[in-house]
Amino acid sequence: MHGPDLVRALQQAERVVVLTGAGASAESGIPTFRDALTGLWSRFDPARLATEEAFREDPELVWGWYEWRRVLMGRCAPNAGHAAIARMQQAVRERGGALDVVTQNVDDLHERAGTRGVIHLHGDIGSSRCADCGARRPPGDPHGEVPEGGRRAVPPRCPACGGPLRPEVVWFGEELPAAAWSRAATAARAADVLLSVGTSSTVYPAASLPRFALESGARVVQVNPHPTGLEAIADDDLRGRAGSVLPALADAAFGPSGADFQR
Ligand code: BJW
Ligand code: ZN
Repeated sequence: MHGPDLVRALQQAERVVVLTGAGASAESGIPTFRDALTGLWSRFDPARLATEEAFREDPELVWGWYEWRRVLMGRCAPNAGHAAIARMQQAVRERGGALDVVTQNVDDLHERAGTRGVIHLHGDIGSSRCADCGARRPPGDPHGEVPEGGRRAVPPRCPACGGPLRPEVVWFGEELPAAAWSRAATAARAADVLLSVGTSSTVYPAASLPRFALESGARVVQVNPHPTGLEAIADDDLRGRAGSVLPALADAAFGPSGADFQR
């Protein structure tokens, strides 16, 4: 599945970056954006719900979709892929290196698997802010009613100005959080090895990160059951699910562990 030279590269790398997308959480039960969708929301194009225009046009549809996803994500648990990434980070750190996880996902499954310092490029579905004045809703503050099974939901009103609350995520046409982007770009340019896991590599600027790493001489590895186009320039194309490929890679590079599900 992966050659001994990749295992050696991981063992010797001082700086590793793992870039993750929706496919990394798929085996936890969270639907991806661009794979075939099932269920109540299948008649909507998720990418079309992820815009400010969609929210302004139909706030109840968009807020309901995000509340449904927020509740779903809270009920899901990290999978063996998340656990393997956390284990690799610990192993790399123990020998004095660094492994940065840069995620496009708005869930917290990397954190719940034990990964430290996760860089969130597209925000956090658990937080919200006022769409009009930007006031942040304190984390942990209860949200409105949960749309059971995915229904429209009226967004709560901002206590300061009365505007509608929106999720603290990055929609199309919006800037990424500057500090997160800057950390991610710096880490990619300094990487010896970059793993691109479960992303279609279609959304920018996140999709530029493997190229930054390649330009700096890093080894770039794709982990995905399907081709995305990145395999044309990547050094390794590991075709398979994150939950199978990553534990095998972590075992081969850092020794087996039976503890992946026990975190
Ligand atoms: C598995 C698996 C398993 C399945 N194991 N793998 C033209 C060129 C370049 C850029 C642009 C352009 N036109 C417009 C832009 C800019 C735009 C963009 O990139 N558009 C492209 C679509 C072309 N980007 C932006 O607007 C960004 N901002 C920006 O550029 O600011 C500057 C600017 C400002 C003003 C004007 C213009 C520019 C912001 C992008 C924000 C993206 N937001 C979303 C929603 C986040 C909130 C939420 O979660 O709802 O982020 S959209 C959605 O896509 C989400 C994801 O993070 C993101 C990426 O998707 P991802 O993770 O790759 O998922 P999928 O579903 O696409 O792929 C899943 C993969 O997993 C597949 O490959 C499967 O095979 C695989 N898989 N099972 C491993 N078990
Ligand atoms: Zn407000």
